[in-house]
Amino acid sequence: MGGRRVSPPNYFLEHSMKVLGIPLSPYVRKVAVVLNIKGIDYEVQPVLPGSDDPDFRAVSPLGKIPVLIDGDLSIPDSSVICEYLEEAYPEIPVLPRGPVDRARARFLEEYGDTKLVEVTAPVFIENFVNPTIFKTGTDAARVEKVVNEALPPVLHYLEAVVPEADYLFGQLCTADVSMISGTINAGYGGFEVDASRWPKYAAYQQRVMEHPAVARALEAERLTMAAMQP
Ligand SMILES: N[C@@H](CCC(=O)N[C@@H](CS)C(=O)NCC(=O)O)C(=O)O
Repeated sequence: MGGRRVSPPNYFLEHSMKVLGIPLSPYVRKVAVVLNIKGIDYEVQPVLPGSDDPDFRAVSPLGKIPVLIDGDLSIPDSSVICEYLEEAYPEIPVLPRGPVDRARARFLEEYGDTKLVEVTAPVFIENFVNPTIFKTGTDAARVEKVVNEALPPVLHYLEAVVPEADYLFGQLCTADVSMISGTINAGYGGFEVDASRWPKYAAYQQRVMEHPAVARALEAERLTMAAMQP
């Protein structure tokens, strides 16, 4: 079997907390922000989405990033990771109190992680990933269709649910990160939320991005992007 290691995956060799993935992923971002809020030390260990590295596959059965390594424990999936961190390190919470707000927060997190990422991904992929990472062309027609047709109904919904001031539930929660992550990635592809059509959401996005825990994660992304430039 060639050079396949029989020793345990090297991810476990050091006992500090690790996030496997790349900082530009919306899901890695969510985990990084939660770790930042909770004041937990970690390092992001670069693994590309879909990597077939056997050590990575051993801890990520779906081949997706992120995976959290905490001592000899490995946890895939950003939502599962954030729930684990909330339960294991509850001192600074990232979920609101009470079952009603918690249910609402979990749905908004899910909406951001699925619907918002789905409609914004083509802008990020065509305008950023393809030219910067794969050095291929951009399908401008695909981007235009997404921006004109798929994105506006999602932004209308977000405009209706985000608050005028503050965050969704007072203190910054996991859901706040998910509510803006797709548009951050689309922003890397040149998209800007039209503040004349969606003023509440544009202001909310800015506010969340300026929170120190989010700003720290975005700075790591800026450094990652700078390293990708020729
Ligand atoms: N539900 C997962 C989604 C993770 C996900 O889709 N990650 C992408 C990168 S942003 C990935 O690894 N894709 C690789 C693949 O689907 O093969 C989570 O929240 O962690």
